[in-house]
This record gives sequence, C-alpha cells and structure tokens, in this order.
Amino acid sequence: MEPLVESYNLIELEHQHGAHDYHPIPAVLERGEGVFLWDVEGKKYYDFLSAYSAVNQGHCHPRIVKAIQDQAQTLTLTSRAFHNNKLGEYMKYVTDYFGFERLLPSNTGAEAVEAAIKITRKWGYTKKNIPENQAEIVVCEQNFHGRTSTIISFSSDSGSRQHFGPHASGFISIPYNDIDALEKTLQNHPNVAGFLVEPIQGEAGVYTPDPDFIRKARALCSHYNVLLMADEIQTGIGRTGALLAVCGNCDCSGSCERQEATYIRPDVLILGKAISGGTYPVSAVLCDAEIMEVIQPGQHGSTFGGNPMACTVAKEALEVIRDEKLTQNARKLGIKFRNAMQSYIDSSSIVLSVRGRGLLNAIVINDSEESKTAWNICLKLMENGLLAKPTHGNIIRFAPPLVMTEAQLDDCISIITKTLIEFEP
Ligand code: IF1
Repeated sequence: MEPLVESYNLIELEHQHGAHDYHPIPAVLERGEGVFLWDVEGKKYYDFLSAYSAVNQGHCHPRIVKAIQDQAQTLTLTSRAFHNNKLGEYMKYVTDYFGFERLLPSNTGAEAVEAAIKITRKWGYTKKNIPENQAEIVVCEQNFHGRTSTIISFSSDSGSRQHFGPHASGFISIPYNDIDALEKTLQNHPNVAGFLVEPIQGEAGVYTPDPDFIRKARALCSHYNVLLMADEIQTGIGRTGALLAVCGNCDCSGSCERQEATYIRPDVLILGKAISGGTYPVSAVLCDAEIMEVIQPGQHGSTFGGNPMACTVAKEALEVIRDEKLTQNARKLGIKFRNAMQSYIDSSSIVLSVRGRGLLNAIVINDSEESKTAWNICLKLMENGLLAKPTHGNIIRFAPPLVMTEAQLDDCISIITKTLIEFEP
C-alpha cells in the first residue's frame, strides 16, 4: 500500500532530515480524540497502540487538556532551585494513590529507571552494607527498561546494545519467569541490592509470567533483603485491568485498595507513560521513606522533573483513571477481547495464540520472526482503519486506550478478524 501524496511528502521529510532510528507504520497522524486518530488525508483510525500504553485516558482528554491549558497560562517551570505550589500537592496525591510514602519526580521512563537504580544501589551500600562498588541488580532476559547507556547495558537485544559499549557492570541477567534462577542467584550473590522486573514484558511480546511468579519473587526478595523494583511504566495505571500489574492476580476488579491479602507491594515502583495520559513526559519513582532517604540534596535531580505543568497534568490524568473507572473497563474489555480472539484462533491457521491481561494483549502470528506477515497484517489493519504495530517480527500488540466502549471494541474485533481472514491460506 503506497502512502498518499501528503503523507508521502511528510514521511520523506523525516527520512531526509531525521535520524533513521525508527521504522514506523506509514500513517501520518495529525489529530486524536479518545480512541480515534486521523491522518493528514483525513482517514480515521482506531488507535490500538495508545503510544505504547501512554494514552490510557484516550487522546486529548478534555479534562487533561484543560489542566494543561490553565497551567500553561499560569506557570510552567521553576526548576527545583525553588519550590512551586503544585509539587507538594501532587506528591501527596500520588503517594496516597499508590500507597507509598515518598515520590521522586522525573520526566521519561528511562530516567525514572535510572533513578530507581541509583536509589537501590545507594540503599545497598548504606543500609545493607554492601562493599562500595560491589552492588548488583538482578534483571530479566528480554527486558525493556529504556534506552540510556546504563539501561541498554543489561538488554539482551543486540540492536539495542551492540556497539554502544563499554557497558555498565553490576547487572545479573536471569531468564524471565524463572523463580528457581532467581532463588539461586540471590543465594549465591550476597551483594544483590535489587531485582528489577516488568510484571508483564511488553517489548518481549506481552509475555505474561506464571500467575505466582511475582508473588514468589516478592517473597524471595524479602527473604534475601533485596529490593523488589517493579517497572510499571507500561503495565501500570489501569492498563492490565488492575491499577498496577503486580496486583493483577488479586480479585479486586482493579479497585485494589492494598489491604487486599493478595496485593503484592514492590519496594520501588517505577511509573511513566500514562501517569500524564500521554500529554507530557512525566515519570516517577515511589518508595517508602526508609529507602528514599538515601537521596539527599545534590545527589539527584532534573531541570524539568516536578515542574508545575507535569504535576498538574499528572494529577488530573490519575483522577481521570479513577473517576472514569478505566481500570475496571480495561479488565472487562480485555476478557471480551481475548475471548473473541481465542474463538477466531480456534479455526485459524495464521494466528497461533492470544495472550495478555486487561487491554495489554498480543497475538502470535504463525510465521517466523524474520517474516513480513505481521507487518503486512498491520498495513492491512491500517487500510481497514485500525493502527497496531508488530513487535519481534511475528507478534502484534493490541493496546487501545482504556476509554474504549464495548460497542467500539466489537467494531474493532470485526476489523481485526476480517483483516486476519485475508491472510488465512
Ligand atoms: C521506544 C517497547 C513499549 C517501557 C518500560 C521503561 C521504558 C519503556 C517497561 C522507557 C518504554 C517504549 C519505548 C519505545 C518502545 C516502547 C515499548 F516496545 F519497547 F517495549 F512500550 F512497548 N520501561 N517503552 O516499556 O520509557 O524512556 O521511553 O519514556 O521506541 O523505545 P521511556
């Protein structure tokens, strides 16, 4: 499918003047509202990526947009050299919301992961008495935690890592979802300060671990005095049908209030993306005071972190999640979506399986990782009015905004199944 003239020119402009750091689906978008996007030719699409789960509240949510507009006219940035009147209120709101004592503000996901690594290492030296420069952090194979030079050091993806060395040391990689490997590692490495984990691996293709993996990891971390660091940048804030994916196994319909016996509480919680509803880069690290106190003035910071725009927007975006019961909606629609896909798969030879939780799902295409099939399916989905993108060659991630209605989901299921049928042999 050839892009139309205006799209083509705009794509060319990027290609000629930009770094070739992405290979996007050829849709050139200019407007969004709720679950919909429009391209420069006026074609309307369902968004089934949500900017990698950043736009959980839907595009241009009127409440979030109003918060931005009002704050933009009042005060945008002070730096942390001074106080601003939004930061304290925001910190109180978010720590109450997620049940932690302290928040460290930052902008992008990778920055928050970096901050979490620094906090955890310093906790290791000052509270666990790990000898200086010996702290280790256990990570999982196929992880995705961002693109900084430290974070890519423990990536298992060669494209992310190769020729970007020398790489940072102090990370031990174990297979994901392998509780025995975690136990052995913690037994044999007394200098481990933290275990950094995604409750569901997004980039790995929405790889969902065994239901008790995180629970057992929690118990092991407590036993070995290791901080459980949950990267909920992609999975958090309603996406998986629970406020946080770490409590995805409890039966609270996403209304978890933490007194649930089944709630799993990380020691260090990392949030990004949807904390602002995808309108402004906002991220955060949350933990209790006993851990956060390792950071003292002059030891960490950011020009933009905690600015009044970010605080105002993120508070509004979190209120929207709660007021519109988006977590519960994600849970309900997710079940419907996977059931519909499963019944399609039962008589399909092009789709092997569907997996995920809430509205973070993926289908596995019956072809090799090197094949173009998933890419071609996504191009056809685009033609049929739905935007999604392959990951790992043969997996297609489906993650619409959480404001989707049941009728819209029915419409999308019919677009997806009609498209897939065209690829059946
Ligand atoms: C890209 C994936 C999603 C993340 C987790 C930290 C970050 C991310 C769990 C860093 C970012 C993104 C970035 C994006 C692709 C994308 C992604 F395909 F790689 F896995 F979402 F699914 N932790 N994820 O998922 O956050 O610094 O980007 O704000 O193009 O690199 P960031």
